[in-house]
Amino acid sequence: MPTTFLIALALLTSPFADSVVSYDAGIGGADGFTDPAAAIGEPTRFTGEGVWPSVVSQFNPPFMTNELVSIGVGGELVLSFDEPVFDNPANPYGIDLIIFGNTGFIDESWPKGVVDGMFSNDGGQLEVSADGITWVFVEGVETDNTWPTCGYQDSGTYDSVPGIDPTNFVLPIDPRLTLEDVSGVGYATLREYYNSSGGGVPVDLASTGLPSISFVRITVNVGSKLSPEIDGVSDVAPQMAGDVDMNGVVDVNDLLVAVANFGLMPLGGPLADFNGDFVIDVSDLLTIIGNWS
Ligand SMILES: [Ca+2]
Ligand SMILES: [Ca+2]
Ligand SMILES: [Ca+2]
Ligand SMILES: [Ca+2]
Repeated sequence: MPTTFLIALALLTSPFADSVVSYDAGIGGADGFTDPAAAIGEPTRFTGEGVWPSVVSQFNPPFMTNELVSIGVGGELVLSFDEPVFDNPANPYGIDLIIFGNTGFIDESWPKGVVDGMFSNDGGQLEVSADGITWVFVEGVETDNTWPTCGYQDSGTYDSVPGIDPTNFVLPIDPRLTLEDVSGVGYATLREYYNSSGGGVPVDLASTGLPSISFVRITVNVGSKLSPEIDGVSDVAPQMAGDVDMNGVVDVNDLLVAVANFGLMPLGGPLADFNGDFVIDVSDLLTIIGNWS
């Protein structure tokens, strides 16, 4: 396909789940959060309009009934994408799908934003499917968990007006990052770990054996005591080979960043590892040089 056509297609298509296939609220979910369409489209950047307007940050999750859908015990939510989501090694960290919930960090130093554990991390299990008929369980994923959503790169923790610089909802958090890494950490450092990502639960489809999926099913075990809330699901955008700073051009800036970070890739990037070994070395430099714009 000609490049111009592909670019036009990319502009027209949404990277977020497009349709609700089915929804069963289950038992004991959050009151009023029963509109499954709340999980369609872009996750929430700004919440609380008319109540307590505030940016969505790691310390201030979305909380409106039109933003989230709750899944109670025994319930399930099935969403579909218009275009398939690929298990693509060219995606940052090999992550393919991101699930956004309403998890937040407890602020031990309100309103400065210092991480002291989590709240609203309510679990939920994930299955995926290529055809909506045959489902594959995704091991090790809790759908409403780390990492809390952040809507803007230039906002404070609880700003009452939207930021100017939105985060990237199709860039996952570094899957090596743990809750322990951010415990006691302040907002500025947290931002560095997030890079420009908007957070969410990172999912690698590799373990499913499916080359691509078009359907996502989130379920809550009958034995569960928690009800997850879902804000949205996104399809991760692939990284262009050699483009460390992801500005669409491979040039000397990408090379300099890679050289300056030679060795084990720092948590959160820069994204200068192009063969998925989390080490920035000569092979990655060659990828940069070999893809020079
Ligand atoms: Ca993958
Ligand atoms: Ca939403
Ligand atoms: Ca670049
Ligand atoms: Ca590498």
